[in-house]
Amino acid sequence: GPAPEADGEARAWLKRHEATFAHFIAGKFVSPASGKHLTTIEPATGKSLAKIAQGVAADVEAAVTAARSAQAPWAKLGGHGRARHLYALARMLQRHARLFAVLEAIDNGKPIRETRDLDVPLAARHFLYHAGWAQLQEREFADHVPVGVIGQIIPWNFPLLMLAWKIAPALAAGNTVVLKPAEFTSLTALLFAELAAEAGLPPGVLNVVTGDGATGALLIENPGVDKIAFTGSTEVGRLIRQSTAGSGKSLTLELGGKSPFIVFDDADIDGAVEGVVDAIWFNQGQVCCAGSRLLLQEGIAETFRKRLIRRMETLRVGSPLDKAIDMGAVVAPVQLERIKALVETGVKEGAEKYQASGAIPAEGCFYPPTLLWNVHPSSTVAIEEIFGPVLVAMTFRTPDEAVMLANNTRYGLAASVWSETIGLALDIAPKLQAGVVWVNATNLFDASVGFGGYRESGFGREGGREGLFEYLKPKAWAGRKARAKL
Ligand code: TXE
Repeated sequence: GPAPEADGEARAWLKRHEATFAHFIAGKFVSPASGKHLTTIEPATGKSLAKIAQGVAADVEAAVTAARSAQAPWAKLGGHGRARHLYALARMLQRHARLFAVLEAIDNGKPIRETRDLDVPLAARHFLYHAGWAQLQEREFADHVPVGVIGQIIPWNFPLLMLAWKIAPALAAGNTVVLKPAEFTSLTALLFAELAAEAGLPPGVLNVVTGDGATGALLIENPGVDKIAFTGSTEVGRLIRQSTAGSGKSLTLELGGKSPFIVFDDADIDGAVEGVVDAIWFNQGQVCCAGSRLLLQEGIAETFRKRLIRRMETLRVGSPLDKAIDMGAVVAPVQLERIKALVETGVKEGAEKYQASGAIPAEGCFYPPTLLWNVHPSSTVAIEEIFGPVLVAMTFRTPDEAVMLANNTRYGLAASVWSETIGLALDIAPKLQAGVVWVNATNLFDASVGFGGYRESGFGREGGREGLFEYLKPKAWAGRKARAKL
């Protein structure tokens, strides 16, 4: 196979910082007030990788203060002024694409092929798209004002891409940001902040405070924050909703999912099998909109099972820096244990388990592609988000039954429908309670299309016009003519 991607530049960056990181506040690295650090591991080896600062109240306060004093000048720059900076951030990502791709693969465990071809280019695309919006300020949102200082908390499954989804619209609209990356994967956010400052982003416009959930909670409670944007677990989303109630802070939440992947008897089976591979084994299944519930019409269920298992056998699990692998490591031992426990529960509850027989590395957080067959719709694995490379499958007879099964969830992020009868697909799609429905496709994203959930998958959208307006407040102006002194 091809040689592994060279990781020299990323390792050199880590070494330059002695693998110990401070917060990034007001344009520079600032040592944590507590002096305390958390150790992060490299998922593919299980060995320690870096130390990140554990943010305490004083760090959060310093970052919010920096964001506050930067906000008025940033808004005053105007749409064209801010667009210049957003274009510069996109170019910065493109120029350092390799470094970002390798560092993300090392820190998160995801395949270099994905970071190189998806995470980094899509992040750059997000800045380009929002630079366009900033330039339209006078035309399109002159009757709106920025929300102010935004606290953003992001998860570990797409560390750099979620950073882009969060900060690009916020900055385009004239806000400033305090970002709290996930404790497992803070490195690309720190690299981004460092290089953004070098690219001329004014100090205080983007601040990064690292730490665990306790640091996130401090950001949420800080009275200087005007809005919270969160992506993560439904449980923490619920806590945030409670703790911001009555505070005057606005809130958007992008939470979990258990998205249905529905295949009808007349579907292109090989196409749908490839779709499943993308839906559940992309990013080791750690995707909020992963097609994690396979609903098969009875007539093709057996054929589909056989072809899917044959395809699973060809998936290669290995080092994230190996360009030939299909799946890397899951993010952390705690997530690996969670996945294992849920699969055991699934088997106890009566599912048949299939796992690819290919070797997986002995060290590190690896888990094989897994199919749980004959899963009962009310069993734990059919209901709970597994957030790993585990697909659960069940069958249905009629289109109505497919819709009922698909909607039998507290979530509503995405859905995928496979049929060669366009009339059937178009009849089903509107009945599915999900923020996005893909037809004969899965995992299609674009910066210009708002992404977000229904029901317990959260509210608010990221991307598109609707995503931009999450970061703006309408402002009506009215008055009488001033009496001029003649
Ligand atoms: O998520 P958390 P975890 C789901 C997925 C996964 C499970 C657990 O099912 O298996 O959640 O993952 C910060 N106040 N998703 O525990 O805790 C935290 O530091 C403020 C789905 O890692 O929600 C991190 O930055 N912030 C999901 C971020 O929240 C808090 C992506 C997400 O971590 C906090 C991630 C608190 N009280 C997990 N507690 C998706 N929808 O994409 C934690 N955080």
